[in-house]
Amino acid sequence: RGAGTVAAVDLGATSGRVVLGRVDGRGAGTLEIRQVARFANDPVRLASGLHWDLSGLSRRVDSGLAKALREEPGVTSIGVDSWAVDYALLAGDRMLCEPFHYRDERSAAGVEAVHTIAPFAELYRRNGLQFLPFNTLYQLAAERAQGAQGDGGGCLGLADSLLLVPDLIAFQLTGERVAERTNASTTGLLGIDSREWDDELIERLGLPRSVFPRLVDPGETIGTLRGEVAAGFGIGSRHPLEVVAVGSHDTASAVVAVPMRPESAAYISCGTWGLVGVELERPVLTDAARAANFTNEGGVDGRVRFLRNVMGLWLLSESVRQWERDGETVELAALLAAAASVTAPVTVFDANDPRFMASGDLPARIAEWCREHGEPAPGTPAEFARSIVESLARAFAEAVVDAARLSGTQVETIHLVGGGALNELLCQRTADRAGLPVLAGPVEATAIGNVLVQARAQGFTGAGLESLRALVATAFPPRRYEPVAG
Ligand code: LFR
Repeated sequence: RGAGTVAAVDLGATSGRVVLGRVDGRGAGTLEIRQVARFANDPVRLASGLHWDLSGLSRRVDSGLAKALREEPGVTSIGVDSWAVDYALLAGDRMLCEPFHYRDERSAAGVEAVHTIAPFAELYRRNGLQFLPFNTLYQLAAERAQGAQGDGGGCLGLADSLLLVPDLIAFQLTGERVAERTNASTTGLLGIDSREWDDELIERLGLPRSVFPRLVDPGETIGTLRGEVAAGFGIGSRHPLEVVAVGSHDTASAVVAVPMRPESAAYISCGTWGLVGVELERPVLTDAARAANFTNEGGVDGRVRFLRNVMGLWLLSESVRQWERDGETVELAALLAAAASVTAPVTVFDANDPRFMASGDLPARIAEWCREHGEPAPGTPAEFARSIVESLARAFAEAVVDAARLSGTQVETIHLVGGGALNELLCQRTADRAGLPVLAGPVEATAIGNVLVQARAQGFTGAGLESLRALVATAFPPRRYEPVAG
């Protein structure tokens, strides 16, 4: 064991950050993190659809890392995580198009195309994934269909490699092309048993097998910083800095930093999405799990993230964006305080209704849902916020019950990590609706999980996830919310 400092790049769908993490695994152990850069991640609408501004993001990552290395020249490695499923296509070293955003509507056509070739029940047996219309395989099928029509979606035909977002950043830093396994598990093209690319499925879908790079596991070294990148960071002559694979799917990193006992706990990783489930040793591929739309994503150390995607704080942030477009100024803390003091009952809607997935006027869509179901629609922003929080809390509680039932886990506590842990009303109402205590925090679970997997690879900590989680529990004692009846 030892001590040292690593840098974590954590890109969320709403914002990105570069964080320094200092880990001392000796004795009782300590863990400290410090954010050195934070930047917005604003999607861009182009003629071809909704995209990420990946070029802009990678510039911000570079300047964040340069700052981190100026402030802490002793950094021993860098790790990168981001949201899942989205990818860049490259010809040689060149990115062919700005990557599509998973909320772009094109994937609907891809779903049909894929299910004609491989029905969902077969896919579930092969890849273990819940149905999400934007999973990479559907996006690729849509891309392939567009390319065949020659309407600008033809990047796939020109590409010689496909890199998921964190792997793209790692490539820009090191020149190495890899696919980190936890994130690759969200493509739908990784075998649930083999944990290798599903060559047969790739071929049946008419996708070019050669674009998929070699798989690596969290903890493996991806490569060292390219000379010109190191020079740009002002560390030219120093010992070559390593880029280490972490759980590059942000949810995989977040789950590492949940200070839980997996045999008796559920987790909610609550940011833009609410990922609700349990950690297992083996996948659950039953008809019941498929019908309940539970996913078996790859976790760090070969664990399984058995969970359901629940619409998360997106419902709130996209509503706030709409009110701002309408000329209102909305301050989140004040809005939540006002929501907490709403006393009249509000409508609890189905947070997972697919109509809430695309960007746009969410308050209008919530009101439309209420009208269709003969329920009163909220009126003021405070009532909307209360209705959103109640609806999320109910969807979270239901997913916890389902995860426990489907996996046979005796859930005694719910850990809620990510930005949602700051939302006291959401934590309390989740506890109330689940009838279980909610342990909230850490807020920066994703960056912490990224830091810890690097620290372990550098030999600073013990080997098991348990020892990593013990460090989290000491450094970031969770806040406890007891359920209140009613
Ligand atoms: C959370 C997340 C979810 C994934 C969604 C889209 O940030 O990574 O796990 O389903 O974003 O990639």
